[in-house]
Formats: sequence, C-alpha cells, structure tokens
Amino acid sequence: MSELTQLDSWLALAKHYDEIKDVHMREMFDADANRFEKYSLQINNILYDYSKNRVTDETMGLLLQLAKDADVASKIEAMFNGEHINHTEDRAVLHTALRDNSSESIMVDGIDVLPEIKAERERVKALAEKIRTREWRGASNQAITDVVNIGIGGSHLGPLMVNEALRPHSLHDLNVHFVSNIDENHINDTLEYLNPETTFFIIASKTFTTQDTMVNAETARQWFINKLGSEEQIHRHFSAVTSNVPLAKEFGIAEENVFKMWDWVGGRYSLWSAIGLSIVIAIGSEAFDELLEGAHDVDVHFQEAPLEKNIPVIMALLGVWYNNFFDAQSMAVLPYDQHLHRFPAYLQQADMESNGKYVDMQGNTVDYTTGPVLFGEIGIAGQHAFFQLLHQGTKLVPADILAPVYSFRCIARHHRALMSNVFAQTEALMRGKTEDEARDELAAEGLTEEQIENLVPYKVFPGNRPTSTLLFDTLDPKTLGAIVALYEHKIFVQGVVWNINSFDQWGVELGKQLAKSILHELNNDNYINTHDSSTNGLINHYKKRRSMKTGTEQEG
Ligand code: G6Q
Repeated sequence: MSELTQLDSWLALAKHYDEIKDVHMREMFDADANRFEKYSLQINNILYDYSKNRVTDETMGLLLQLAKDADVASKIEAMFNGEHINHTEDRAVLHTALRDNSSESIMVDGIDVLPEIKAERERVKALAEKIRTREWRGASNQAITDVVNIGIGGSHLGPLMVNEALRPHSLHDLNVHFVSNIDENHINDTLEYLNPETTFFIIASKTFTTQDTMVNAETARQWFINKLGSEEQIHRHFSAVTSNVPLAKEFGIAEENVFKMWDWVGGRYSLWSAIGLSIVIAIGSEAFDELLEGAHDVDVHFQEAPLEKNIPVIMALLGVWYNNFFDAQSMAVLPYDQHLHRFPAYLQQADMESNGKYVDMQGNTVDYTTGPVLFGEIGIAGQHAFFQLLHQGTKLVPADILAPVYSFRCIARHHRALMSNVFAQTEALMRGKTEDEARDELAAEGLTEEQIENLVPYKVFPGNRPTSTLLFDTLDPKTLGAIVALYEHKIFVQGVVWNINSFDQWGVELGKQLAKSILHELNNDNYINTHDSSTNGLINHYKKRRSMKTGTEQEG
C-alpha cells in the first residue's frame, strides 16, 4: 500500500467523505451566510470563487493537512531553487525563471541562468520589433505580412492559445499562422494564400528532431525555394527556437535567427521562453513583458501565500478531493471569453501530459487515481452541447468557469447576456431543481395532473455539481499570464500530492517508436504479418487501397 493512502489526513478524508457525500450544497449555503466570503480568494484582479464546491471547514482543514503531509511547501521551494525535481530526466524545472525580473540570480547546477535568459529575451524582442515595425525586409525588400509557427505539442499549443487569447492586443496587419499536423493539408492549407516574399517562418522545436515539425519545416523550405527559385533568401525568412542549435544551423537557418531554450524548460511550460517568439511578434515586447509579469505575480503568491490562502494549492486540493474521494474521472474547463477558445486544448496538454501517470516517484505503481480526463469548450457553446450531461448525467464532472467582467469592446448587450449565463450555470449546477419546484413550474404552465406526473422526473435537476469560478476584469496580457501560471502551479501541487513526476512524458514514446518502424513497412506494397491481426489487417488494407490509387501518390 502506498504511503499516501496510509496518511492520517488521507484516512480522515475518506471517513469525512462518507459523512458529507450526501450533503447538498444548498444546505451548506443555507447554513452559512458567509460561505462566499470564506471560500473566495483574489490575486490582482482575478477573483477565485470556490464556494460552490462540496466542502466544509472540516473538508478544507483536512485537505490542507494533506498538503502539509505531502510536503507541498518544501516541494515548492525545491522547484524554485532549481533542484532536479524532474528526476527521470535529471533536470531542474524552472519555467518560473523565465518570468522573474526581480531576483538577482537564479542558479541551475551552479550557473546563474538569469543573464542568459535576459539576453535571449532581448534577442527575441529585437527580431520581433523589427518585423512589427517593418524594418525587417524579406526577399524583394518587402515587409513581412505573415508569420508561420511550425511546431507541435508544447511548441505549438501555448503560443497558439496566447495568440488567440490576446488577439485584440495584436497587430491587425500581421497574421500569425500555426502549423502542427504532419497531415499535409495543414501546411498546404496555410501556405496556399501566402506570398513567400512576405512570409516569415519560425521552426519551433526544442529537440529539432520531432518528426511532425521537421517534415513540415522541410515542406515549408521547399515551398519557399521553389517559389523564389533559390536558397539565397532563407536567412531573411526562417528562424528557429531550439535547444539543438547545431541541427537548426544544419537545416540552413542563419545563426542570428536561432533562439535558444534550455533543458530545464519543459515543452508544455515553454511559452514564456523564445518559444513565445510568435507571441512577441503579434503583441509586441511591452505586452509580452506584461504577460510575464502576470505569471510572476502568481509565482510570488505561490511561494509566499500560506497554504490556506494559496490559490493554486486550493485549486489542486479540490481536484484531489473529487478525483480521489468522489471518484470523479474528469473535469471540465469552461471559458466564457471567446478569445480563450484554445485554452481548454492548451490546458488538456498541460494537465494530462503532466499528471496522467501511474508510476510514483519511487518507481512503484500507485494504488490511487491520478490526473483527471480534462476537457472543455467555450462555455456558451458547451451549454448547447454537452452541458446536458453536466446537469443530469450520471457522472460527477467538477468544472472551472472563467469569465471576464468586461470584454475588449464592451458592447453591454452582448456582455450582460453572456454573464447572465455564467452566473446562471454556476447557480443551476449547484442548486439544481427539486421535484416540488419542477411540479410547481409545470402547474404554473397549466399542465394537467397527469401531464405533470409524467414529466416531473425529467424536469428534476439533482444539482450539487461543483464549479469554481475565475472572474477577472478583462483578458489583458498580465491577467492571461496570471491565469496560466495558476494552472501550471495547480498541476504541480497535484503531482506532489500524488507523488508523481509532473514534468516528464514517457507515455508519448511508445507510439512514436512504433510509428518509426511502421513507416519503413509503408515504403513498399508487400503485405505484412509482423503485428497482431488487427494492425496487420489495417496496414494491409491501407496498402491494397493505396496501390489501387497508384499514380496519384507522390513521393516527397
Ligand atoms: C511537452 C512535450 C511535447 C513536446 C513536443 C514537441 O511538454 O514534451 O509536447 O513539446 O513533442 O517537441 P519539440 O519541441 O522537441 O519538437
């Protein structure tokens, strides 16, 4: 049995769960007029309301005791101190250093990394500003109108999410595109309308060996050369962000256009590094600094706030409460700000790649569940799609709701209607609708007794479905930086409680390995029998159908 499940606080939580599992949040709100004041916290202009969760003072006390027993405070210190907490890759985890403008030095393996971080950031800003101000000239002395970021996973989702989120803060006559899929449609659809003379590519790859990115990068390079008839101008149109500088140079990218990242920055935590080049080009250096500043404010809060007032810690503990005691398998992230439409996808990687693990820090199989299945969508869209299951399904799906007090243009008619939905959903999920309430409503509509009895079961909402709400003034760069950092640290704290390494990702390797060997098998039309019957069958069917199309397939 694991140490975790033997902790007094864990055992006490299990007992407490039995006592509280049938208590309705309606009763909790009725019993305590100060529930909102008690269970809400604020950082900068972000209000975190967690009062609509199935917790009491006793629950919170036990969860905080669990955090203490799991040594959360010293683990936080270890991360910020540059200890090699990513033990399977023997690396420090210091994305926080990338947004730290106040420390005098940050040591990693005996070296102060701050000067290098700052120098690299200045290089990124210098290039970005040249492109933004049109000083940077492309092949025929034209200014850049389109930037294409080629990357995948952590080298894609963060910059994409931020670029979408900060769209109102971006230059409107400079388009930023993202290509990640090795499916040729992605790059072809993107390049189709672009002019090579005004297009600038960023090859974003920490390793510079990722198949998807390298195949797309090569296609982009060929497209550029074919269109312009020579390789000469590549240095004006291609840049790279990587920790593998030699490979980027070998690809043909001029050294002055290669930006460095470090092994202590994990891919899914890298948007703060030069991987954010596309962000700086879009929103400019000052706004990028604000993004970093917002994240840094949260870093300071995370290090200094006592556990009971520490927002990422509370977010994490609530997740543990539902995951491990209520046996909730999933969690929903529901932004009500259109510009956060890629936030659920971004967070899905951040959370599921970090905490989707069954082996603990000592190499043992855990005997408790870890990271939830995270999904989400713009809240309003979700309301007309999967919210049915949230309200009346058989599964408990705790949800985070994110919403702005005012939107960018602030058209009151739109925004008030939007916000009425935010407040209504959290209330509906919490309160539900009782049988009596449903009956009264149907009676008021003039239905007969018989009609009412037939319909009532379907009109009841059990409620007691937890939501936490992040209500922020508006989605400016600083606020976005803070929101992202809150989630990064939440994920880390959960990893600490579950005693897993949130910073490696061995689970993505097996598929990659097999794809490599299968790729060789696809290079000819011979039928194969080296796999299980399903995989053989699928591959052979593909080869048969493909050969019927011979002549249309192109090598390249
Ligand atoms: C993130 C993962 C993974 C990685 C991609 C791209 O934490 O490590 O998503 O970011 O596989 O890797 P490269 O940047 O090396 O191409």
